[in-house]
Amino acid sequence: MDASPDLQREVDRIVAEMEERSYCIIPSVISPEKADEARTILERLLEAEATEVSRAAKTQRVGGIAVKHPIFIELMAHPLIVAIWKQYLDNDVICSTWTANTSYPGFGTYKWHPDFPYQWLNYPWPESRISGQTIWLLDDFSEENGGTGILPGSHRTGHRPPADMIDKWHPDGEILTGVRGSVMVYHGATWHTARPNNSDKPRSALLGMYTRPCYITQEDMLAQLRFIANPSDIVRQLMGAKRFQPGIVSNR
Ligand SMILES: O=C(O)CCC(=O)C(=O)O
Ligand SMILES: [Fe+2]
Repeated sequence: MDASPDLQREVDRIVAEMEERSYCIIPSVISPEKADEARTILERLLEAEATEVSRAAKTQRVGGIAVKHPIFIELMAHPLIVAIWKQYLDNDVICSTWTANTSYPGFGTYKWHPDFPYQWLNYPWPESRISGQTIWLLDDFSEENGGTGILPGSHRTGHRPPADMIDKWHPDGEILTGVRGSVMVYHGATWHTARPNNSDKPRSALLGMYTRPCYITQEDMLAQLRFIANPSDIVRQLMGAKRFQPGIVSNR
């Protein structure tokens, strides 16, 4: 990694905490004003894309955000976040999925789960690092509005959460709280759960999964790259332009 000594020290600290506790909260990666700017842009997309289903579910996902506004490309390729995943995964890291998730007042929960691609992996899960998730807080997260629930150390279990725990709160669970503009990073195998929004306002986050380029991505990022004018080198890398593309071995 080509980083200044200060950035390198910060990245080492974050990676060590993630390795030990599954996750790390990094306060105020961007200012509240910048988070407000991103949330205001997201609010326009939420309004334009809302459906009967999203209204009834009280949760709404906005996909393809990289092509919907440049601010989302900027955050996907934020230097600190890229440095963390380069260190944690490898320099050839790519982005697997980059979406927004909003829970509205009255939203319930999701069950405890690991993120993609762990639900597809045979047991025991490989110990090598496959993926890492990034949650950008676009609102202040609290226990009341449904800060994400996380089970520290769960990335070391090597398996999915057992069926008898997935819809109950775990006594060792911790709740992601923080001011907007903060970011939580976690090992992709970490057990976590979306929590009820008992406040009277929506709660929005951006979710960016990063992975090694030898794994299939959750979304087709390369298809989205085609719609981005003048992408930087790191944006091209993150969106898969440099990854190995399978071909046919010629018989020569
Ligand atoms: O929004 C959250 O709190 C978590 C969402 C989540 O876990 C997911 O979308 O996989
Ligand atoms: Fe998740």
